[in-house]
Amino acid sequence: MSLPVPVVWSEDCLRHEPGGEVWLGVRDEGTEVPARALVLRAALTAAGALVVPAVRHGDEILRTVHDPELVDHLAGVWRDWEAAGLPAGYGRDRVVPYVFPTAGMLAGLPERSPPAVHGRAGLYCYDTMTLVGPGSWPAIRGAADAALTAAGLVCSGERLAYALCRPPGHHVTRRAYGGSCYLNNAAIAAQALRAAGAGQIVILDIDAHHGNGTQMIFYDRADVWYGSLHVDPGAGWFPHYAGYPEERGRGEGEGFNRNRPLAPGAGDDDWLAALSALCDEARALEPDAVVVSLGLDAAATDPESPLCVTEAGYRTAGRLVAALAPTVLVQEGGYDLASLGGLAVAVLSGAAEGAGLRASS
Ligand code: SP5
Ligand code: ZN
Repeated sequence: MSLPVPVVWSEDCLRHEPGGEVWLGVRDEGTEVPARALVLRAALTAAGALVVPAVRHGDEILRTVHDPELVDHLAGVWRDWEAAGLPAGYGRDRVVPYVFPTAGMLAGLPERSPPAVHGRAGLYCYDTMTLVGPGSWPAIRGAADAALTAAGLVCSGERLAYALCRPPGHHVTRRAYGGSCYLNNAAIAAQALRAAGAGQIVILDIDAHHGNGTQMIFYDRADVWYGSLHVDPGAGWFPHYAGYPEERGRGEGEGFNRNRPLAPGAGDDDWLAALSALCDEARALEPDAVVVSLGLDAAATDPESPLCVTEAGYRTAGRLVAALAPTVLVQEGGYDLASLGGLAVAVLSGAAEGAGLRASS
């Protein structure tokens, strides 16, 4: 039995070692660890999926989706941090900002780019949970290349492709990173599909958290519709400031954004009913391609969210989303190492079924 979905992967994705996350002022052991990718790859290979190496792409799509200044910042911030002597002289072994130029702080002053890297760090980052170390940039770049390669496969006729991206991406806005994410891999895949000629794109985000970054990247656009299923930020969950139902898009993008927050504790029935409604709305747009922000953290076993979805729920979700159109699945969150593999196999098996692909024997 073999899972008929190409798994696009870059070894560089293992080089990002966040070294923990600073949550409420204390550095905890991190949840977004390299072992996540190893567990996913092992389970998918054991299920018979073919691993396809990510191909290095140019910067054009990255610099369209993101402010080029964010891309340059991520590419250079560790070098600057080290050159400033922060690891050796101060024991600061990862980039963590401590001042954030919020709208309230600036109160109309122009936003500067401070010369000191420890000041500048807060200009492009909105939380303390998303650390940068020596191997972060090659991994971030590898994840973006995996997303671009998977989008390329779908453009050249594959019905389905899965990008095993790590670090994840859906919390990254045009100009700011956070939420364990650095570049927005799903937005990059969507933009690549557009550049290759797809007219209408649908992004379905089934990570347990709202993909505030993806939402805002496409908030003013009608060519990329964004729909998300997530734990209600109003009930106290990350990203706290976005993911509410009244966020419907703006200008030309008005009506092209849909949030379906769920109460903590929601299980398969509520989750799949909401997903089904999202899919109905997506289907009506007759999309040329679908991008799935595939978080596995809605699972009951996950330590980072209060949603209670089962493996069977994820299988059904895969079937629903992949039936819509040619589909690029992009890995987002999912933190329980013991159940991650089974969840990934379930959702991709469902997707293969939904896409009408047969498992080869
Ligand atoms: C891609 C993705 O799933 N990002 C999730 C980011 C949300 N993280 C918020 C974590 C809140 C604190 N978690 C407590 C564990 C402390 N180590
Ligand atoms: Zn998540």
